[in-house]
Amino acid sequence: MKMGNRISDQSSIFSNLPFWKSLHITILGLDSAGKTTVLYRLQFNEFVNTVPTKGFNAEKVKVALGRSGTVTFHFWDVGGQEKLRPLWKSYTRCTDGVVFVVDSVDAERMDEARTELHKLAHSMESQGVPMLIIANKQDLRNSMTLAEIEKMLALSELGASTPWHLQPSCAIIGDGLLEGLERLYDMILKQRKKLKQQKKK
Ligand code: G3D
Ligand code: MG
Repeated sequence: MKMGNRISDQSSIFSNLPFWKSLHITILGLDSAGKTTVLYRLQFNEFVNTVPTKGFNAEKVKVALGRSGTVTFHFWDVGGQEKLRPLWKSYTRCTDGVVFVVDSVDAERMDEARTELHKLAHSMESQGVPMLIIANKQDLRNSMTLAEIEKMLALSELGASTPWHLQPSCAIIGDGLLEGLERLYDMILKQRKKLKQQKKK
């Protein structure tokens, strides 16, 4: 997949757009899964050397999605180290969507990732926040397959109120990221429509 120059820097004109053109997304996952790489790959369209995130990174990125036109994403990349995870809740309280990044090679910590993912989904259940789960590092030879990851993360056990999509990716190159974002965007719009209809009843 080519990312080309479909992604460009933020522009202040876009800060007053209606919600469907301007979304808040929280990027979560265990430390070293590739969260910051995902964020900066989208932001700069180039590989940057990352350092473990101490506080958080926040970036506004304008992305041209195929069918949906240009959407401004406000990304919050919260650190994944254990001591930072209690902070996740405060970021997901008013997020439009979550990107949960998983290291496809790290079989040892897949259980831990599953636990955190389900905890997170549970805490957001009432809001029905859609989740894009990124199976990252698919470029590595010993990466687990999508089917294996889906099973290890017990995605089928996620409640009906949490729409999700599992997306393979290689964040250092950018493979899969736009496709994933597009799916997340679709899920967010669908969820909004559903909530609106429920309110009418
Ligand atoms: P985090 O923000 O989730 O903690 P980082 O993770 O983005 O800091 O990435 C952790 C390490 O994984 C980095 O390597 C980064 O280059 C690497 N990485 C991220 N995405 C990919 C990928 O798709 N493929 C491969 N092979 N590596 C990836 P270092 O060596 O700096 O720790
Ligand atoms: Mg980081």
